[in-house]
Amino acid sequence: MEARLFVIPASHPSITARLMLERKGVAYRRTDLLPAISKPVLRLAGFPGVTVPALRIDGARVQGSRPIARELERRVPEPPLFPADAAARAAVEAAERFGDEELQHPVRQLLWWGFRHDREPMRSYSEGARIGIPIGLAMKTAAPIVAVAARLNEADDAHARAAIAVLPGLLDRVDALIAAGTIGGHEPNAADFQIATSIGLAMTMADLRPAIEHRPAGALAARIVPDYPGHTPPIFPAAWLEPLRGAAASS
Ligand SMILES: N[C@@H](CCC(=O)N[C@@H](CS)C(=O)NCC(=O)O)C(=O)O
Repeated sequence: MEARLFVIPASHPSITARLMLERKGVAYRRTDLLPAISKPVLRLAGFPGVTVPALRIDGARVQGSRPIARELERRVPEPPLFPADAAARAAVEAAERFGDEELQHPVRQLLWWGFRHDREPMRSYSEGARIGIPIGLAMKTAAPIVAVAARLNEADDAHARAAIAVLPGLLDRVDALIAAGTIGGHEPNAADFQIATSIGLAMTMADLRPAIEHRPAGALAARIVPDYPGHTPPIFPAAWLEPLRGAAASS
């Protein structure tokens, strides 16, 4: 099997795809892309869309963390990413959809809001990446990339503040999925890989970590993605973090 995965370093759905390839034992080569510049590169590589993760596998092109999960399951059934039982599979698919459609984006917006205000932490998210130019040089020239990515992701003050405000509710839902046994079991499934990476990325942000790390959601991320790259020191205004105080206390 010949596989190449296109990623943006530290992108949470990219790490989801990496973990699933590794779980399936599929050897793959990785192409690291810079945000924003990734879009034309993916088009040139023949992908229909402009987001990572994007997987070329034996000539086929599959884009998006959820389609990649299904393609891997089809080609390499063991170990399974989805339960065989229909009801259990539906629950895992619903959890996976929640992770993709509701959890991923607020975390992404918070990261880009942080980079907009201080680009220095970006370097820690790119450790080990091979982007074709030295990381130091990439960081010096990153301002336009950050500006474009922040705009595309609507990482402005209003959205970032709203993203923090919804975080406690999202964490409650992750904890409930763990309590129900949909995720967090002995054998990780597609929803574990989908959800744990968003939680892992959120925990790289010093302002968010205390509200997460002691919860079941935090323990899940620590188990599934223990070495999530990157660190953002405290950066959000204190008033924005008010909703998280309850989240930390209720855990
Ligand atoms: N929900 C999609 C999200 C894909 C996505 O938005 N990926 C981001 C990186 S996390 C991306 O490619 N952004 C393009 C850019 O930053 O230029 C999935 O799970 O595959």
